[in-house]
Amino acid sequence: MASSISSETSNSVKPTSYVGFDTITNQIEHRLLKRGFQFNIMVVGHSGLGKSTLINSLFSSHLIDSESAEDISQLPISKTTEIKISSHSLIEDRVRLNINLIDTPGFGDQINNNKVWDPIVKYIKEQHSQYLRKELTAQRERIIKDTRVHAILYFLEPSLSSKGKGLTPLDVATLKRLTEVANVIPVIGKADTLTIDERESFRQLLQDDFKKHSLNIYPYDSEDLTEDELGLNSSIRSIIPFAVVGSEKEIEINGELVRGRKTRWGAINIEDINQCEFVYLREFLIRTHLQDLIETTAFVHYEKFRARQLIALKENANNRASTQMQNNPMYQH
Ligand SMILES: Nc1nc2c(ncn2[C@@H]2O[C@H](COP(=O)(O)OP(=O)(O)O)[C@@H](O)[C@H]2O)c(=O)[nH]1
Ligand SMILES: [Mg+2]
Repeated sequence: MASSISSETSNSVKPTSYVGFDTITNQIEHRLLKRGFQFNIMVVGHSGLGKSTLINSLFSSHLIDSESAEDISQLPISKTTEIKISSHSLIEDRVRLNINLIDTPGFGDQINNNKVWDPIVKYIKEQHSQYLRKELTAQRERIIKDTRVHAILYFLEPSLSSKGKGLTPLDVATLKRLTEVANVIPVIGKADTLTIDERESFRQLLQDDFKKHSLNIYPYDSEDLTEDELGLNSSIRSIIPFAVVGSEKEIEINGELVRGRKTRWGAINIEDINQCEFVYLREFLIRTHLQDLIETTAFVHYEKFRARQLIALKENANNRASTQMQNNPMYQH
């Protein structure tokens, strides 16, 4: 650290009068605010684990507050049979956040449960490929519309720890494929069906399985993170998979209207951090890791795709050139 400061001071020049480039941060902020941010989030997992419900709960209370959004919580949730995208815009202070919620069909809904990840991986790669095509056109757009998937919430079945089961072979195979192409955040769906103790032992079991199968679960540590950021990541990692509960309805608890589920045994307020980790998940996605999810998608996942495609293009071109040379009588002895 000390060496970098001393080298800076030895090479830097202090202007004798005010130049004004210290306003660059305001200029950047102004531009970013004008443009807004795009965040694309996808849910994946077995059918019936509450994926559609959760993705609609994630921002619904905020969407209702925003002017133009329709109250999606009032729409009935039907079984998802194809990849479905809904777009929303949230405005907070002066910041606009455009969100695409990407809902996918549950495993088990298809006739063939083999390679359930195929349509999902294909969708993710298609978005990368579209982005690359736009980047490579001669008249590049200044701002390319970003449809790349920035986060995948992978739903795990809330199975009782007494069964002693963690990840199923299907989970492992799917997680392997998905973590290669996107930021994957596992969650335990319908966590209200487990007691707090059961959630903890199930989580432990799952965390051990992530390690055992060397699954590259988001968030990733990298050299350019500060001590604080590394600390935050490790505390996040200790509660992954988040045990979440979703609800498409508002219920009344103690005279207050809250987003929750009511059963014969009682009511659960999904926004209460003592009852489930829904709020932690939302804070993690939006408050602490939004920019990192977007950047990691661009600089890690998309970059890997881009490099591969460009190398393949070059090899194709070289092969074509060499066959042309072989066929050209000028080059034949
Ligand atoms: N107990 C409980 N039920 C839920 C939860 N989330 C959704 N459900 C219910 O489970 C059923 C399937 O939910 P859905 O969101 O369609 O699951 P998907 O197939 O994964 O999209 C519906 O009847 C929901 O009301 C939850 O967190 N806890
Ligand atoms: Mg669904």
